[in-house]
Amino acid sequence: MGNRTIFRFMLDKLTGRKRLRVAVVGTRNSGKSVFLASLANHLMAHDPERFPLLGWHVACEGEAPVPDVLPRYDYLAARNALRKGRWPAKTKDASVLALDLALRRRDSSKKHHIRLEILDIPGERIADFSMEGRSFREWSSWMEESLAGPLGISEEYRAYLAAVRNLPSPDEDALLGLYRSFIAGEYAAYSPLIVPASVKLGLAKPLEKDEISSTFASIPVGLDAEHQFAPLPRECFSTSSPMHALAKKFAHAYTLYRKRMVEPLMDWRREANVLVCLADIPAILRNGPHAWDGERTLLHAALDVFGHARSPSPAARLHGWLANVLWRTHIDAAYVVATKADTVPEGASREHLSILAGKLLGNALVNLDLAASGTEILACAAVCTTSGATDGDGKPALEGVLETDPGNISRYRVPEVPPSWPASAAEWQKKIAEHAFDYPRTVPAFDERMGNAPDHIGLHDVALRILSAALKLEETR
Ligand SMILES: Nc1nc2c(ncn2[C@@H]2O[C@H](COP(=O)(O)OP(=O)(O)OP(=O)(O)O)[C@@H](O)[C@H]2O)c(=O)[nH]1
Ligand SMILES: [Mg+2]
Repeated sequence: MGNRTIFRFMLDKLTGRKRLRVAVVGTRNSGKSVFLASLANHLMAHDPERFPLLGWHVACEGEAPVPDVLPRYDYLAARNALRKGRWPAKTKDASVLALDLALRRRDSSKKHHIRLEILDIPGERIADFSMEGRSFREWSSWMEESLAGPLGISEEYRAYLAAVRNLPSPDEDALLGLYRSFIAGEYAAYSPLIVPASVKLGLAKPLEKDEISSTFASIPVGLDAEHQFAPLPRECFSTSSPMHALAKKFAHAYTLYRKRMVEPLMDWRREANVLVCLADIPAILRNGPHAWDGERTLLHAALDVFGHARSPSPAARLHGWLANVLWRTHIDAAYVVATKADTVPEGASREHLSILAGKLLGNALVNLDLAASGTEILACAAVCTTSGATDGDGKPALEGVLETDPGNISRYRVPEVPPSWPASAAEWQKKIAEHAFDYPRTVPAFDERMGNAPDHIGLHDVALRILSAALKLEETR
């Protein structure tokens, strides 16, 4: 336990300020940074009319210093982008937003001082969570078990393992080449399950179909070209296997990667109180069964890692235990939030978003080892870009600025969100071909008046749940 941790503990005790750590997780493009930007904006300029919090009023006392090794979330850049009618840039590195807030009820002068810290990560990093607490050998087994998807789409991974077994000799380059081809296939099928995440984060831009294989063919699978690894079939770990020496080499590269890329996030996670797991349901519907399977596997792994204090080393476990004793920190609550509710029709479709999110992740929530309050599944749009309208035939439609037609307000119809996921991969592909899940991307329109926060759908409900975790802590002090 470092001096900084002790100092923070003393300072929190002296000021009576409670610290509330919120980990926002979700795969790439699920809406984490927009969620953070809009939430921060609403808390910094709280308008109880537009952001009702059951009679609570929030005053922001300023941005707080960001603890630990993670950099500060660039709130201004994100908010300025939204103000100019653009989405914030894609996240490349993990960062933390820290705000000092004073909460009071409308009818009371008693203030509750809270330091709210929210973690934003590049969604690709979720795939790396599978390494937490696992040796290279255990992680290889995890890959094998996790890729046996319920929709039977693990053929590609099985083919990869078979190709490794068929290698005539333990040839490192050939083996890494096989794994790169597997990754390229996953990328082409929109699966978010690409480990190590650095492979995807290193891409300057999304790839066109015809550039995927050639681009992945030269990307290091690991920290750098000298330290690469690929998951191996179980028998390669036996001392009698000809692959044993290579397995040892990969294990070393894997451990280095985990220490550098995964553990800083895990250190932060050890003291998190609330987990918010975002899922972009319209995108999963649009992208099909591979995306569903990858999303489900990764978010289950993320919920598992954040929900249980599983730690890689006894020292880290001791640190987590001490933090729990000192601050009584633990995951108090976990929420699954279906994002981008503004891109689907008003009414039943928006309810279906949370039903689908529940079907995707509900049982992972139930399995969480939560210390206190509960779990819930909600739908929201952190930034609402559309409004309800009717088309020429009097049918329900949406109105908003489409990414494909910037500068103009379009009125367009969007398909309803079904109340359940397609029953089979074949049925799903058929629906995709019929454009049954085309939910066009929109751009934000923002009121230029200073201090104004974006329109939203249901973001205040999520905020209320997050903040009530802090108020509960306050009451039990
Ligand atoms: N209509 C609408 N679109 C949204 C909303 N939130 C996010 N989006 C869209 O989703 C894209 C990705 O949002 P981000 O918040 O950057 O996603 P992220 O989860 O931070 O993604 P990574 O940084 O890649 O992990 C945006 O560029 C928008 O196109 C929303 O509330 N409404
Ligand atoms: Mg982001």
